[in-house]
Amino acid sequence: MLKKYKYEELTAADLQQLVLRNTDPNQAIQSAVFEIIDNVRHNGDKALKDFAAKYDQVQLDKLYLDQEEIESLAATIQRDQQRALEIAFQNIHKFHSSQTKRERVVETMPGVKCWREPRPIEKVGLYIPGGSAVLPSTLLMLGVPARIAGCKEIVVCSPPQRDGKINGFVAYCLKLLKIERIYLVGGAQAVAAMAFGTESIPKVDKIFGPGNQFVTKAKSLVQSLTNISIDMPAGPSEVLVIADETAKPSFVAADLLAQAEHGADSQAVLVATDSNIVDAVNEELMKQLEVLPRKEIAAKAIANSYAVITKDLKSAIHFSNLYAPEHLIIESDYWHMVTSLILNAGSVFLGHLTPESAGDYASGTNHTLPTSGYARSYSGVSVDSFIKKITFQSISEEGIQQIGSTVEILAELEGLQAHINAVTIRKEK
Ligand code: HSO
Ligand code: ZN
Repeated sequence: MLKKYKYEELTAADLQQLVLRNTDPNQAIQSAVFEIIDNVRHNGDKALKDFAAKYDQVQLDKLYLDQEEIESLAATIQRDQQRALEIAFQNIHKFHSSQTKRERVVETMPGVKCWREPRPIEKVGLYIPGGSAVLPSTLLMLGVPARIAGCKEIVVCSPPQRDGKINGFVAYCLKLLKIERIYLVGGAQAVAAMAFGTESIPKVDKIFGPGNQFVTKAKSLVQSLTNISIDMPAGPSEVLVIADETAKPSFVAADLLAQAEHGADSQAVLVATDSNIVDAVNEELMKQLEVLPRKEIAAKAIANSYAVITKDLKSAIHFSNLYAPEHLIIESDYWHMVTSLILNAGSVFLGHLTPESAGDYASGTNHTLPTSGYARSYSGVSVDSFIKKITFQSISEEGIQQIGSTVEILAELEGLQAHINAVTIRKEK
């Protein structure tokens, strides 16, 4: 059962408290993760093998699988499963390919030309979670844009199964992406390995991928300890569903549960324009939850969630902007009247027939998205995440005459004589 709050009755402080999530109040996670990072940094492969024994219950002689092993694992999955992964791959590829538009050369003054060119980040590290659920879809979501961007080296880490291998679906995705090796490392230790490099695992320039609070904390920490960067803090998954009187309670409940089954720390928030809608959804929630294989996990997440009642759709969006959800679903006939009001969200699903599950797997959009309120300032993963844009400029004889005195005056007011000289010497030539 989702507990109810009335938006109009909440103070600003209540609201701040309500939208707060995944804090690490006494820094327990941070200190545990710091220890792991330190161990990997100093003991390399040995630390990784010890962690595999401790957390994945497997003794590893080597920390990776190569092409032949990947091929044979990929061959174990059924034809319809291969087909589904191929269709997802194609849709993700189609959507992300549209993100590579070239920019124009701009002549800011006659003879002064400026432009930007993209270059791939050379070495990227992709983290594929494998805790309570293995997520091959995440490999497609990260691997496809990395390939489109043209990254030279793609390092993939995922925790090993008890048999020291990986799941056949992950193997099949590796094949689709033409990635010939996978490293058998999970958790914060995988992030540390890719950040510092070990005997087996190459150091990368940027680390991508969702994970639990440990993985997310590790990404933030290595970013501050080294010169590498990360995609974004993508922690426990969350959804906010807006429902009005046109919504179908069974659809709304199904969407909330699709989120809740990810993990006990997931959050599924309902924002409804009437209290009766919440009651109807709660009733459906109980019914649908009962028969879910992952009902223990989902029930915990639902207990960690809530419903907010607003007077209309517009106020519902205002609350959503405050929450800044990773996923926003608007189950209303009138969604097109409010989309322009959405300010903060990772990915938005519109209407009654657009479940988040479609975007999680196969519609084409990316499912690696900012959580915990980071949608206020971050975008989800895209081809842009795998490139840098370098600016270029070229000035002609006419250009240096055009821009010269402006630069000289500005350099003078900053008291930088050598800057002035670098222009004057050219103007006078
Ligand atoms: N909802 C997750 C992605 C996912 N769902 C993978 C199923 N598999 C974070 O956007
Ligand atoms: Zn999902």
